[in-house]
Amino acid sequence: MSNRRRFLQASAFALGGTAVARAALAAVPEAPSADSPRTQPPLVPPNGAPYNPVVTLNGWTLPWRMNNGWKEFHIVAEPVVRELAPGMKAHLWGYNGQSPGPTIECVEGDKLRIFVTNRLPEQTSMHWHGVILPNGMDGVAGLVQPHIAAGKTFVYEFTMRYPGTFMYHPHSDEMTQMAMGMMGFIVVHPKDRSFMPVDRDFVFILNNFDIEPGSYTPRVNTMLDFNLFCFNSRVFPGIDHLPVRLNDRVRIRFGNLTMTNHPIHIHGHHFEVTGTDGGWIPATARWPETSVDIGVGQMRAVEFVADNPGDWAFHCHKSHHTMNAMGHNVPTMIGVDPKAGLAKITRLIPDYMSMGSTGMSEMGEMEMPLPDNTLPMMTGQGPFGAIEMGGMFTVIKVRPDLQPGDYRDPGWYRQPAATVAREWTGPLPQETRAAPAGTAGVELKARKPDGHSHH
Ligand SMILES: [Cu+2]
Repeated sequence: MSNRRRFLQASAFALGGTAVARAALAAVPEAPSADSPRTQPPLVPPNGAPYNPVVTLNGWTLPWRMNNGWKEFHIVAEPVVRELAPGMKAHLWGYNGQSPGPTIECVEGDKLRIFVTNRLPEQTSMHWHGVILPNGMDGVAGLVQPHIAAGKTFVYEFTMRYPGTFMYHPHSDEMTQMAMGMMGFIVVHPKDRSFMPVDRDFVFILNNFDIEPGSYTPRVNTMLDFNLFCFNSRVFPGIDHLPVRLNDRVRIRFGNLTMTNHPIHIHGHHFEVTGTDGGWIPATARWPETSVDIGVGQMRAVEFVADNPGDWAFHCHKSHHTMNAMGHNVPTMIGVDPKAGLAKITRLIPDYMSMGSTGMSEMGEMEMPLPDNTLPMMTGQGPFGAIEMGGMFTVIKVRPDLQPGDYRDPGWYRQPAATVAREWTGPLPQETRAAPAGTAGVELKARKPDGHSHH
């Protein structure tokens, strides 16, 4: 079945009609599933209190059914295949066909009944990160509830007391289950629709994997040395772009379930941090930023007015997080003349050709032989050449001619004439500095350990 049809069917399930009438007879609602890693259109709420839905980057929102005043969702924990970017698929664990699982959207005051079915080969549980709820609904297996054994279904019931930005993830064999991709987003919309309204509201989770190039399954005992840094289990150039209309007020919410912090940086705009997983920040307590460092387990909502047309990079500022899987034992060859002693170098360092002698940019252009099922470290083509990125990188596309609610990719920005950096072809001032050629040699010599070093 096509992704589109499956999604429409899932939506119809929430919309009403015979499918719902049948499902309503069942004690447990159907569990819709998605098989596409592409961003799905926002799910306009078919019932319950109205709200302005979010858009999950490379994801979707889980449909629900109403049952005597309860909003009922059905989440299925199961093995999934996730395309990280075209050319690489990962064998992960996730929810309802994807990793991350679908976004749960509801409204402040909603009564939620969430069925969690475990189709994994091991026990699990579900924790509702940041949600204020009764102790026995908190999902910490062993502490406040028994584990959900393989094949079993548990039900969680609680009222969403506060609006905000939250997550769900297992609290059972966490290191394995999170390393395998088990997580999802929760958005609780305010009951009062005039509270902090925005025109576009994007959400995604920062997650990471350690997948050896050429293999499919993440290592689950990795502590820090992950090699794929993702927005919602996608890496550049697989991460969809964020199309926004000129002068839209835009909110982007993200949660960090990697094992390190990420300074998320925007180009062309200033944003304010307006929310955390603890709630909304009063306007008087905000300050302008262009980067927000988001710690492990934290969530942030940032907001800005998209008043600057163009294609604006939006990325983690750790440069090794905007790269795809790479080996770490590759030497730096910058400044080394590749013709001098090439044979010697290749003998000592078989990986030599995987690192450029003038920088790494040539890798973005080179046709490198890669193992099956892996991605170039630096890749992606823009209108002016190779973008030389990977990992946590995408583009916010600000356009005057987008319609409200239109999330289709508008293509690359066409800068107005004479507003693009260009090569200078006029005269240059006379070079006054000493020629670097000789100095470099001296420096190299001076650094060479000779047993008579000065301190
Ligand atoms: Cu990062």
